Amino acid sequence: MDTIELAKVGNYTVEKKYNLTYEAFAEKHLFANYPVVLGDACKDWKAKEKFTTQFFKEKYGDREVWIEGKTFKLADYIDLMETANEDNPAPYPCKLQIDRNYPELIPDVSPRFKYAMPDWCHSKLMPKKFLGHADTLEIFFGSPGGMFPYVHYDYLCLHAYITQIQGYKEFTVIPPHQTEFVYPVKENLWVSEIPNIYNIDYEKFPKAKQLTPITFTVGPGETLFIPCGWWHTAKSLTPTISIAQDSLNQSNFDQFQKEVEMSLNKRSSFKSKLAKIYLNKMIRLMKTLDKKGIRV
Ligand SMILES: O=C(O)CCC(=O)C(=O)O
Ligand SMILES: [Fe+2]
Repeated sequence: MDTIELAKVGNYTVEKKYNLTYEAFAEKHLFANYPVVLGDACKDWKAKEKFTTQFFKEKYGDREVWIEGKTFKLADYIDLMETANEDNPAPYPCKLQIDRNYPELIPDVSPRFKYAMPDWCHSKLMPKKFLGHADTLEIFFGSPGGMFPYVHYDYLCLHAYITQIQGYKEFTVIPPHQTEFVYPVKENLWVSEIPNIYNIDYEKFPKAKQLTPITFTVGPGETLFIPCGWWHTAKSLTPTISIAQDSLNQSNFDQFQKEVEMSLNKRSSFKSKLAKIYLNKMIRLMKTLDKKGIRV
């Protein structure tokens, strides 16, 4: 295994690793809930060569995308993202939902890499209504300076895997235990109230002085694993194409269950209690099936 240090802040180090075994990933990252950049997770994806701006312009240029309240033709957005610069970035994020709207592209981002397995989001035993509007497989396009609009952790405490197909993106991650210092929005506890993490107004957000954001760059062919509950945001340094995937399994199930119950409880405490009963049974069954190597 080869390891390169990308960033060190206080006691936290983010490393880039190649040839990582699943066992080492599970121990040091998945179950330890610790981020890592996987240098070669997507090595077998066709998307690495196929997903160019040219490809999307030719094949999907007429499709409409909705960004920051405005509609663009994908071809026009791509022109914009390739000519925009840091001082005047193209709106962000420009996202395509692969699962829902571009299922023919799934083979290009397959096989799902071993580090993102098992994934219970798509299990037959997972009621769709628990996942709500969680999008678990997306393509992102961005221009230099294009900044994700808020610091957040992924909806329902899913783990995130973000793979750079083209260009360089700078990520900032913040450990889950610093939640108090990011000022979560009351109605959306996974979103931070701080509008710009790169330039914090400490008079308004004094506790943010205690944050230790960790910033590093992810390049083509590399995948950032952001474990559940880690706050994060991103900024493109060049024109970028990325693939974002989410996952759920034993390692984040407790946190997921809490989030589902909390979200249902807002509408009905009865539904939330039923969900608790169902998910308690589900985790027991999934653990048994996992041990036997059975995927449902
Ligand atoms: O690549 C990015 O802009 C970050 C995307 C992200 O964190 C998300 O969609 O949850
Ligand atoms: Fe995210």
